[in-house]
Amino acid sequence: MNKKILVTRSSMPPMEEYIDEIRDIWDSRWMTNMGIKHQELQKELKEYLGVENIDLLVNGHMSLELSMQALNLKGEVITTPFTFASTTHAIVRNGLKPVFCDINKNDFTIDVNQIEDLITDQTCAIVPVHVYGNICDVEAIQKIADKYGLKVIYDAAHAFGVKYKGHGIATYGDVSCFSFHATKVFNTIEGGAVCFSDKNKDFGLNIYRLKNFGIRGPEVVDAVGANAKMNEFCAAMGLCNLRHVDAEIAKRKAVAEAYGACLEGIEGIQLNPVQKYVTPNYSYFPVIFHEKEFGATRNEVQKKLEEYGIYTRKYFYPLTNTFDAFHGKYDAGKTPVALHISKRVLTLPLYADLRPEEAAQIADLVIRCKK
Ligand code: T4K
Repeated sequence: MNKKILVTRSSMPPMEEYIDEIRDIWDSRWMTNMGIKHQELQKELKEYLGVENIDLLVNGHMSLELSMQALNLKGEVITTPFTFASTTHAIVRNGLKPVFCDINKNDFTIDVNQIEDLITDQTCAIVPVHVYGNICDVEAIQKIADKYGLKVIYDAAHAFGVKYKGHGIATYGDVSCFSFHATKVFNTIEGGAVCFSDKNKDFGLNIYRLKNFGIRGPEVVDAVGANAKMNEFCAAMGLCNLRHVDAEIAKRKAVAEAYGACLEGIEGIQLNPVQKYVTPNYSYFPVIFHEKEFGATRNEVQKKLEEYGIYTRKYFYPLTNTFDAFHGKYDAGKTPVALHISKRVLTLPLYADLRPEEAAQIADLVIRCKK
């Protein structure tokens, strides 16, 4: 292949559409602090995602971090290490202790059968990750949370638009946090959203003031907040991208199907599962290379593809519980499945503008690595 293909490529609206959308910002001179675009996007996303409440933030990370602060969590939080740095960092930066639960080997989400064993009298919440847009066992998690009085905050960074049994995925748990980063299925350049149910009194008010320095009113600052507001240019990008997102997801589906048609059934290759009752968003295309059966390791496949200008990523390696930042505080041996998968996973390029023929060519190169 003679062009460079990266793991993803941002979706962008036609330039004229964006220029039209931002034109009135020059009239109003209102560029941030919950302006008209922010309010419009919030309203449209509320409807698109089918949620009770939503607040827009500067990125997915601050959505997680401030949600935990808004719930006033203290103590231990059960989560998984097979994720982006953000999930674990949000917990630690809140002064909370992450307790790592293993993942299940089929869809890489939290292994619900192991959660109860990790609960102590210090546990305050579960932070599961809908990794790659794969949906956690939301029903089992809610049962456990109800039994022990725990909050559930989903890291839904990858799960924009995903539905379970016809319901928007952010209708489960206490809170769900989306990322609208440039690399995501739906982007606002940088951005994020906190979706929440009505069951936690004052949560909405708390998140709104925490994203604006803790300011409650002109003369009242009653929380130590951050600055995490989505600005008007980002919201305008969101308004444009939202008009195209269904078409973009359909294109991603065609790419994922092209990969699937070539790679399904190849010995030593494990593909992302099709989950029951789930309407997916095709956000990532992870492949697990079981080297004994495949004959080549994940690293060998990655290197070979690079020779052809194809840049894959090891999402998510290393596990967050092995990060240097934690100086050996956690034991990845306690999450053996996550460790096993993280050493074998490679996410192949997937984005709306990748042509299915290109995906088939990439898959062909992958197959040629087999020994
Ligand atoms: N929770 C989870 C589970 C997450 O995966 C993430 C973010 C978060 C929370 C936090 O959400 P945010 O605070 O980020 O909203 C990327 C993204 O930066 C990050 O948002 C994402 N997860 C993570 C999985 O991927 P990197 O370090 O791999 O990004 P980078 O710059 O290497 O870009 C990857 C590829 O994307 C490039 O090779 C080309 C393409 N790209 C990148 C940029 C920046 C574009 O096409 N356009 C662009 O503007 O982290």
